[in-house]
Amino acid sequence: MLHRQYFVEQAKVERLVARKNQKSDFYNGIYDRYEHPVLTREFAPVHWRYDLDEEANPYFMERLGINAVMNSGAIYLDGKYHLVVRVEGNDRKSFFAVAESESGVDGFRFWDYPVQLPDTCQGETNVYDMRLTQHEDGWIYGVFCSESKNEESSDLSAAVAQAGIVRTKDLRRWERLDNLTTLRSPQQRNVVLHPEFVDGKYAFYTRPMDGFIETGSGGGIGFGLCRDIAHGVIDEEKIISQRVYHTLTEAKNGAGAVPIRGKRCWIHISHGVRNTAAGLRYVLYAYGTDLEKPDQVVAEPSGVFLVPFGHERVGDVSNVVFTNGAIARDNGDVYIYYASSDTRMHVATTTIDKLEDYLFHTPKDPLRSADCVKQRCRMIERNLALLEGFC
Ligand code: M1P
Repeated sequence: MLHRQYFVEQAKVERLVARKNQKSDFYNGIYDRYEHPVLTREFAPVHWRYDLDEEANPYFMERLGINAVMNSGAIYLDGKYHLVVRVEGNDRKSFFAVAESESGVDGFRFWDYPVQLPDTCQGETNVYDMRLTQHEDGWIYGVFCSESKNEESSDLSAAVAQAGIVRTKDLRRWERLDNLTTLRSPQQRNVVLHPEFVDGKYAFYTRPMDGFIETGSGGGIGFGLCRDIAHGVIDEEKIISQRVYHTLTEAKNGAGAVPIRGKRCWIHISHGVRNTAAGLRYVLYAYGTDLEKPDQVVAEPSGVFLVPFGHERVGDVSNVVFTNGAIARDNGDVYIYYASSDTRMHVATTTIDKLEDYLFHTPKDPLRSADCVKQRCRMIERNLALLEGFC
């Protein structure tokens, strides 16, 4: 016999999965936002959280709760939108789980079991934020943060972040490869594999860091090549998207979704972090790199691309939006999956044409108030002349 509360809880999950998601009335011409998140912790299957055996669990208590679902890799596979979600248990440990949907904006349902990665990395305590790359070599790679305790430090919370690598063909069977070694950077997080070979090698976007939280001397988002992905070693990391004083990347930045091949450039949607009296604020920004030489920036629009709005601003780590997955369909439609406040997942939809228009026609940041106001006044002047012609 199943406890009657099981059916109540299961019905709640089914209602969420069946809920239609409409575009919200938000407008900026760049992308559409949606009324509801695409995934929250309430979407987690009841059988992940409760022991359904009435004898073992007479009060039908939640035994292994889920705290958050966030930071998901994304891929379109076998006619469906798949997210490899970072699921955080009540025990603070994250794991990966696949959720799939027919529409990409609603109806996401978790598979029965979470992903069970090969446990080959001694000391690894936590795994999170997988980027999924459909590589031209035929494999789907997952690059994620592999976190271990820093045994060399007397500080209990000191940790070491490395880039773990797995590969699969179907999101079900996963092969673990060596963690990526970056010879000149002691720590790495937010590492992304480029989908194509560059100069015959595997190309990674990196984020050199001196410590676990602070990037320190790491100047921004790096780019490096390696020959053998099974035993990946990167010697040189060239900084391609720099942290800049008094911009949204001042404190740090990091590669986000796997770059999308556009008509004019590779489209990158990354995160930038600045410090405020209320703590760190994470926003998304975008830039474009050359189609032949993806380490060369060709479009760098000013300012934020997407920021936390309304209820998105509040959660476990408030004032954060973060992306590590986007899907570009063959017809040019783009689905950008982003998490808000390390708590839940959302989608924003747009097209490659709109993203490239945004990248190439949004003016660059002049970096000083005086020049920014001049830049704005030039547009106002043109607009007022245009409006005058209408009256
Ligand atoms: O809490 C916000 C984000 O913090 C980290 O990002 P970064 O390495 O750029 O500071 C990540 O741990 C990410 O998971 C998290 O969402």
